[in-house]
Amino acid sequence: MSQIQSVYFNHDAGVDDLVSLFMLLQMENVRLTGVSVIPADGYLEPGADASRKIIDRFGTYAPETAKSNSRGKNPFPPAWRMHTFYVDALPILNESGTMEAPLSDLPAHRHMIRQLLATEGKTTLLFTGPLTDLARALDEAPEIEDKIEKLVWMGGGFERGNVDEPEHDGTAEWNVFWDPEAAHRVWQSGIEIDLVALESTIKVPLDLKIRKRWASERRYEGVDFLGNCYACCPPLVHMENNSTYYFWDVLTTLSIGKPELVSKKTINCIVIPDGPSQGRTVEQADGRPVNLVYDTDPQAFSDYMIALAQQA
Ligand code: AGV
Ligand code: CA
Repeated sequence: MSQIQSVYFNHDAGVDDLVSLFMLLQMENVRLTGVSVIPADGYLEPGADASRKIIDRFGTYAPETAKSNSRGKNPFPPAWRMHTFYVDALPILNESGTMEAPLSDLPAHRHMIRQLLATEGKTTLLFTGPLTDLARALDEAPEIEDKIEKLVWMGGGFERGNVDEPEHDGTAEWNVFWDPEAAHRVWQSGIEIDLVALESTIKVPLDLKIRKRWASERRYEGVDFLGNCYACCPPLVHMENNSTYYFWDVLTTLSIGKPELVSKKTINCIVIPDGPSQGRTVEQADGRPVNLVYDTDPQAFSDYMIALAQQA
């Protein structure tokens, strides 16, 4: 059994963000020191509520949840953001009718600073949305850098992007595009970065095979929860950018609980902060090093995901 790692989780309230929180709470080798919600690919109030309800229902301990007051440059499509409301409304999260898990009155970036400084040793940061809160935290309290083990981030894309927006050339991934300057700021820091980019998740699409497996094992409450969460995401395979869902955030999250799930290599890259390619990540010899996830085993991935859900 590997050692217990302290993890601080900042997410943006999408389906796979909330499923990631559920997964983290089941990992025996992870201790969550805090959760924060940024209203990027989701909405803030239902995002914080759903997080607290997931902690109540599926956690054996209760980390604090904090709301972000950060705003991005390029808003996500409202149709995607609506997913937060669907998850928050699931009966399994509302059976008790209460919300017991603590809510912090600090904004997310300050909450993260406080938790990093208050936690013994170093903390792994897991970000499954934009990096705005981390960029702000680094500006306000540069001393936190010494308390960060590494940043594990779902963001970027080197072969293609997933943004279809006017005045943009389509080369960026959404988590970078929402706030390109924040990613650019974090790139200037000395923090070690594990990067799960669009290419990293190509082998783990949300396909019918895994949906069937969840359905066949729905006698497990946690597996049923996975199936219900992802029922928000319609399986329309011919509209790649608008609907094909990958396990972007979940792969990122599971790589913390089980590092051997992924293969990583060091590349040097930059983030383009403005203009028509804003948010694009580009491999470049004089860029900063990141550990890019370039491969995973889809079978081992789905087995681990289901094993965690079964034990919930
Ligand atoms: O770009 C991937 C990021 C991940 O953090 N998000 C979804 C994941 O939470 C944005 C996104 C890209 N395509 C999407 C997205 C889609 N079709 N629906 C919802 N969100
Ligand atoms: Ca996300």
